[in-house]
Amino acid sequence: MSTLHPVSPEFAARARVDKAAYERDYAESVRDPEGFWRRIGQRLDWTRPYTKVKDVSFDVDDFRIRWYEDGQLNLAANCLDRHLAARGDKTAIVWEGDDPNESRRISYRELHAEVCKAANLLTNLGVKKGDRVAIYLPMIPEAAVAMLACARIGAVHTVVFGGFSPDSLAGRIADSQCKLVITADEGLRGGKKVALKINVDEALQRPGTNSVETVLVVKRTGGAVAMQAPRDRWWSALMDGQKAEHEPVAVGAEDPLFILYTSGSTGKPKGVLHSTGGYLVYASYTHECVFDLREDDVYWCTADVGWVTGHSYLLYGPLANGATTLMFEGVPNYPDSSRFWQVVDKHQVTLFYTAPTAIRALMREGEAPVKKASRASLRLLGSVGEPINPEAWEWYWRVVGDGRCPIVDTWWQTETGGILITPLPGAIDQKPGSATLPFFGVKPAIVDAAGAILDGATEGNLVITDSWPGQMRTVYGDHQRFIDTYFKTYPGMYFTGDGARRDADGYYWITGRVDDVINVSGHRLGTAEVESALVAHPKVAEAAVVGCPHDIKGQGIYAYVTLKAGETPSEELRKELVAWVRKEIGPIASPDFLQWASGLPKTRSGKIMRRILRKIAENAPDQLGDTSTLADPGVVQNLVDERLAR
Ligand code: 6R9
Repeated sequence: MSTLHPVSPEFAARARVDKAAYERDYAESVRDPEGFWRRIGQRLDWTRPYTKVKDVSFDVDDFRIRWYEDGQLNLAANCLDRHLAARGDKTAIVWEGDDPNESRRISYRELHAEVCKAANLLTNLGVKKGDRVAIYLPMIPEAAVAMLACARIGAVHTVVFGGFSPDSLAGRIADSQCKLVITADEGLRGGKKVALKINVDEALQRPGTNSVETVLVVKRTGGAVAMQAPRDRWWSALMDGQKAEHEPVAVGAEDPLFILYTSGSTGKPKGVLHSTGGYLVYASYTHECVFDLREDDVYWCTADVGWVTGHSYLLYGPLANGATTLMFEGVPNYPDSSRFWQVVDKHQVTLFYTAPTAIRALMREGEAPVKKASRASLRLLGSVGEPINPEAWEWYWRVVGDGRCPIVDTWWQTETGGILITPLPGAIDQKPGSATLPFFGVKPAIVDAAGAILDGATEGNLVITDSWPGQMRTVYGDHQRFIDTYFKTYPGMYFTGDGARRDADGYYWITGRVDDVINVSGHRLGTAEVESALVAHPKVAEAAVVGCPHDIKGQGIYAYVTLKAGETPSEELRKELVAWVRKEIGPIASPDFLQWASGLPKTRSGKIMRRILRKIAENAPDQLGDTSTLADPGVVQNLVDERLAR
């Protein structure tokens, strides 16, 4: 058992939430969710106040999730306009470029003006409330402006991570039938250029994407790109002519705010849809409590806007709270592995939120790059995206935080919109590797395979038994898939897809996904997605993909590939297949290991037994378990014998 890190007395003395407040408010929040969230909802400006707070049923035959249903508001007005009087000159966004000599500060007043211009621009291009807009941008201020401008006019954005391939982008555009795409000529990360506009051009040649009428192109690098008239337009040329005033469109609390595609255990990525009111209440409230936010904080979340963390905790939560949020275009090891800490010093960052994979990668470089920077401004550290191993936790605490900064290990998902299980820094003692206790209003439980709720110290599948305002509302275009995926496995409960252990203190320890989703460097991938990319190659007959332990990435991608008759395995083909998957999905999906398989272990009904493949990939052939149900047990021995020496 690892060391307990108690709440520091100095931190507790001035914390927003202390132990007594956590216990009292948590008890209230689950006893009377209606009353609790009625009160918390007041933190936003509503153009029409809500009278109803919660209307939820997880019963699959009578299903609904509605929060603040009759309220109306505008998200951008809550993130910008309402701060102008008191915080107009306060920095909203500190932008740090890929190049360490490039940075900018954008005040609330400036950001407001840009967002108004962009809202007018989108309106002039015919984008209306409810229309979908794809955003495929690098980490530049225009990404924030574009997202907020969509919210301002009630359009629904779907941000696609700049590392996704043309095919992945096309799939998302086609699924949500976007009218407009906002992109850049090229992105810049770690000194390397990313061909964003070329990818958009390719994506828009794919079937199903002709809903797109306009492509707005932000000039980032000035690299040559082909502009196709009348479809492609330069962002800056059009922005120049727009008025810097715009009346925000009032939207219903339950109206959609964004769609974000995320991997599940089956099929194509799902369009997770979040609505406006409950989402913003939840993102802003969790952001304030979990990070113990103060007016003078400089807050830095290293996530890309292409992921949910970039939505809730880079942009919307912080801006709704009037905070200063730092947006970083680059990568942790460019120009060298001291970059994060140089940026912390340069901008006097006080709150820092990153992923375990980054911590592990930096840990490998030793303490010197960290110690080169002072980091004296830091007062709190956060972790998100995957379980943090206690060694990485201790290093983060001791080396990065100099033993002085509490660590909030925040567990949540794209689907949950905001943090559900986390320490509150002034209230909850930390245990390295544990996300600790539920946030206000969150009711986690652990169930066994049959769905029975287990009490006390135990281990099983993590479910949430009641709703919270930030919960996703549907899978875009497929409400039944939403209900089937999350509420059928354990009727009446939201199933997270994660396994968890609860210790004798009631602390939760997330043990990882229990479905066919793998978490590579904090990015979710469905094994089915990688498999279907592999079998799309003309030489591949069959493929099975599993996760395997990986020192830096947390999980790596291990692929077993059976070639078509007549094809011979070779090192060249192996490389070709890895490059193929990279091209089909994006660099994050490149298999780390690819093993040739003359056959795959299947049940007599033809189902691939992944449990066995996982054990082989883990190099634990003595733990294969029962193989008696296999159609051909001989297959397994071959795979063990031929396992890649690593
Ligand atoms: C926010 C985000 C969600 C999955 C989730 C879980 C894993 C996230 C974690 C964590 C352990 C944490 N996860 N945070 N596991 N401890 N603090 O990452 O969303 O990309 O949808 O991934 O990530 O497995 O189910 P998303």
